[in-house]
Amino acid sequence: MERRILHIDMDAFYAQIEQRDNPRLKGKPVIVGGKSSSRGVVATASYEARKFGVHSAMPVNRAHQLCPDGYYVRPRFDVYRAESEKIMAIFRSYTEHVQPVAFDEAYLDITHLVRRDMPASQIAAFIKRDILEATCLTCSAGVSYNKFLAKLSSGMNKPDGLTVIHHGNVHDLLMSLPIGAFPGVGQVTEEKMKQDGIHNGQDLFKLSENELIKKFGKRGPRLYQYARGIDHSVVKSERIRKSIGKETTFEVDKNDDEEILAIIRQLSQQVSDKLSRYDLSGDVITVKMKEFDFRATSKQLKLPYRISDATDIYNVCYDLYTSLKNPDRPIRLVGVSVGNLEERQFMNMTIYDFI
Ligand code: TTP
Ligand code: MG
Repeated sequence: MERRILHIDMDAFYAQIEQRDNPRLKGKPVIVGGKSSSRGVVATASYEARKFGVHSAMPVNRAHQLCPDGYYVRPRFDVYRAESEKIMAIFRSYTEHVQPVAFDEAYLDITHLVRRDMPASQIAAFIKRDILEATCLTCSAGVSYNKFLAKLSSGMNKPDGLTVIHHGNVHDLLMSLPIGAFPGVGQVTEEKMKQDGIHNGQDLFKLSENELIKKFGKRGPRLYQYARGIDHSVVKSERIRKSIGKETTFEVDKNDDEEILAIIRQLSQQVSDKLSRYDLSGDVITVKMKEFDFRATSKQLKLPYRISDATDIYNVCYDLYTSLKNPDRPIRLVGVSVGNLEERQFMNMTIYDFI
């Protein structure tokens, strides 16, 4: 079944909290950041302040020039953190498949909650309602069939938006999307692309996968997919996986090294595919076997660096297998795993603190 993914992002998060807690600030240009005398930068600006051109990461001095009558407020990180926890708890009351990406932002996989009489957009509306009731804050929700499109849609109708990208509108949307709005296209790449005549999704769409690989290397295949609205990455909930492994049990016991190594190569590829879907890499590689009489053996190597590439995994497994395999004892099962995985730490991250 096609997935249903939500991306929810609070509107002008810190500034909205300040406006909520101080009614004098309602409807006013509010800038959360350091004092103008310090070398602080703007953490965020209310939508009223954004009209003056003020935005996150701008030096506060510059904000003062653009918006001299703005209300400049020192951040209260404890309050923001407490609101964030309430919001994340609401997400988790719907599904365990929650991937926070910042204090005010998360992906939810709600595929299993959707029914004929309960479309994903309705669930998104319920979550927006719950957040508003619990915190008096608005957010914007994006609904689609993958993470890339869900994130894109949540940003389309801020503030208090609820936007759905579906198969009927995805193509037009992507074709007119400025190239800088595609994930992974930072300022440097954006400039390079524009010099190459790639200004929007349509220009990207015209390029073949090979041309994109030639121009942008490893990022080529992803760009090719994004231009087509494809994104297979999964919503990673915080339960950190200890290892990712694949194994095969043979129909007939095997003793031929070449044959077994070919299988190990396939398993390495499968493990690598899964690692990259979760954006993980690990430094403990294990090969395990079960011999014909069910005796289990395994051998592990801890590398000084993390790997996720199929060939890298296979090369380590090759050595492990050769030192582990007893030529006189056929095996009935072989498995490959990569452990001690590293994943982005979501909830423990430090809040943006430029001040
Ligand atoms: P964002 O979601 O990027 O911004 P926002 O919620 O303020 O506004 P929007 O409606 O466009 O989503 O970031 C969330 C909070 O993180 C933001 O309120 C303040 C903080 N932050 C910083 O401190 N510095 C930064 O550079 C950014 C981008 C955010
Ligand atoms: Mg936000």
